Amino acid sequence: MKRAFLKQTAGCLAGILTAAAVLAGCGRSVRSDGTVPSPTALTPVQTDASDDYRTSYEIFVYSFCDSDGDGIGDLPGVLSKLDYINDGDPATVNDLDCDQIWLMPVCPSPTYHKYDVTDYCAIDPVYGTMEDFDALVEACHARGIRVIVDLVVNHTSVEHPWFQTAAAYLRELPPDWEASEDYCPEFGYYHFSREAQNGYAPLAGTNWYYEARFWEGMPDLNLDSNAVRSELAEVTEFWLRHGVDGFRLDAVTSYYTGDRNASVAFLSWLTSAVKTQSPEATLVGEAWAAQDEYARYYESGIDSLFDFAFAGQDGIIASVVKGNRPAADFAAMMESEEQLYASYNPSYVNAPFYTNHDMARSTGYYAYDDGSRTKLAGALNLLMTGNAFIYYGEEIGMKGSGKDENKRAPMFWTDGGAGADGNCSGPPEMDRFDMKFPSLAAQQEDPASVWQYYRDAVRMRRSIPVLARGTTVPHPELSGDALCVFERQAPEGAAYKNALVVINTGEEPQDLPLMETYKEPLCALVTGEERVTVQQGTVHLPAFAVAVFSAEE
Ligand SMILES: [Ca+2]
Ligand SMILES: [Ca+2]
Ligand SMILES: [Ca+2]
Repeated sequence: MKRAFLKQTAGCLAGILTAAAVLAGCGRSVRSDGTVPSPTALTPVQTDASDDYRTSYEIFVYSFCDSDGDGIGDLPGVLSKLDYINDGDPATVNDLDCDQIWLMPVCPSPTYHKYDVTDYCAIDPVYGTMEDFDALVEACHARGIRVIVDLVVNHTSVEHPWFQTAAAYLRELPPDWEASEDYCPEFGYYHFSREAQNGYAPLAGTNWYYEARFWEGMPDLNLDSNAVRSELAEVTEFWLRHGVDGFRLDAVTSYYTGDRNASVAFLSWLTSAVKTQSPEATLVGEAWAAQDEYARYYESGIDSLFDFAFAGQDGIIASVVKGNRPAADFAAMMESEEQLYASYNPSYVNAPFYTNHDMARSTGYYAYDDGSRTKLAGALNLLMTGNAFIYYGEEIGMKGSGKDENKRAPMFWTDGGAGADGNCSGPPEMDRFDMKFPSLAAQQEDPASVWQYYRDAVRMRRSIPVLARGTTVPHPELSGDALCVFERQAPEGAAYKNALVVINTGEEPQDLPLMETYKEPLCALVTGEERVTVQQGTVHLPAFAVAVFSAEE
């Protein structure tokens, strides 16, 4: 591992004064005026179907695209926007180019968010039909987009027939009789108790209580029950049969509240059950906890866990971009977590994300920002290893904070309100507020928009394979409060090269000596008009700029 860099004083750069000469002499991708091009000219590497190193897009179907004019997003709406997510043609650049989507719950549910399921093997009629789902999966696969669906197995809806059957049984049970699964199997699907307990809700019309950790409308399943486990195995088999490529697992720390070992053991069972059904299926778990805690869930053998430490308004990405932490921390924290996760599961694939449907949207993190910080933070997420997730609407800097409904506002396709170009009405309880940045349609016409930047950042990630697949080697000696320098080193035997990433997180331009090992600039991302340049052995980084260099053979 070569960690020492040499200033450009030797080799083929010796004595060369201009970048034009560099270009001519060494075949590098700088332009004749020394500017490093945007990633637009790069070509995304088409990933094998089994490749877990993805750029994923989280879709709240309810608020994404309405195809039938009822104001609620639906599956045909998602299908109609696939050309936007990824048109399947690497040559075109008017799409976001994501290669995986995560559909938030699509099963029948009494709530708008659908995290309380009443039937695990059907589509909520407001979203469409099973045929619509099949058509969507088929169209995704034809474009190289994998599909994962939300699997909410900690709890059901209180309206699920399992719970309704158990509740009816208990209501009819004479008060002095023992309740038994022998008479009502569904009684054993949940945790019922005659005692009031922490996390339990009273069952109306009885002296019974049931475990419901989130709210009384979501009774927790008894995950010890073999009957429940066999129901859940049928559920995963059902969706795999319908072509899904994996599952996003909701609320895994709540499987057994307060008992991590039991939750990890159940996660291990679920992972094995799914892998037995489909060895290539991928699982990503939501273990919303401190990093040391969620890291332990990799002991289950699960592929991926959402990387909460970097997300949200107090996460590492936002802290670095706000200047509350040194830029160098970004690389140092990636290196340390890669080692931590690998210590529990050597084949883990990180699942970095920046925001999700439970978090305030990121544009609101930065007061008085002209968009530069919104852009750079998006790039930091996409510079992390593994399977990086973008929450729909972040790529156009949508706003939304406060109550949950505001975080799930309609995708802002175009001006004109609900109904225009698939714009949805949004959750009924959502506040009405104006967006900070223009609609997607307007941003696609503006070369300086947040959207164009995100599109370029995705293209960078997808065109330079080591960025998602390598390991991070920080260079603290070159980094500082507003400068972050790290290598991404390819695994042994990989067919792609190492890369060097330099990031300016501050408002002041920075100059850095060009490194002997990484002389070939691949691309740069800038948030304003000034470009990254390479001249006379120096890399010039404008405010908030990112540049990536390739290792020479
Ligand atoms: Ca609709
Ligand atoms: Ca394309
Ligand atoms: Ca539970």
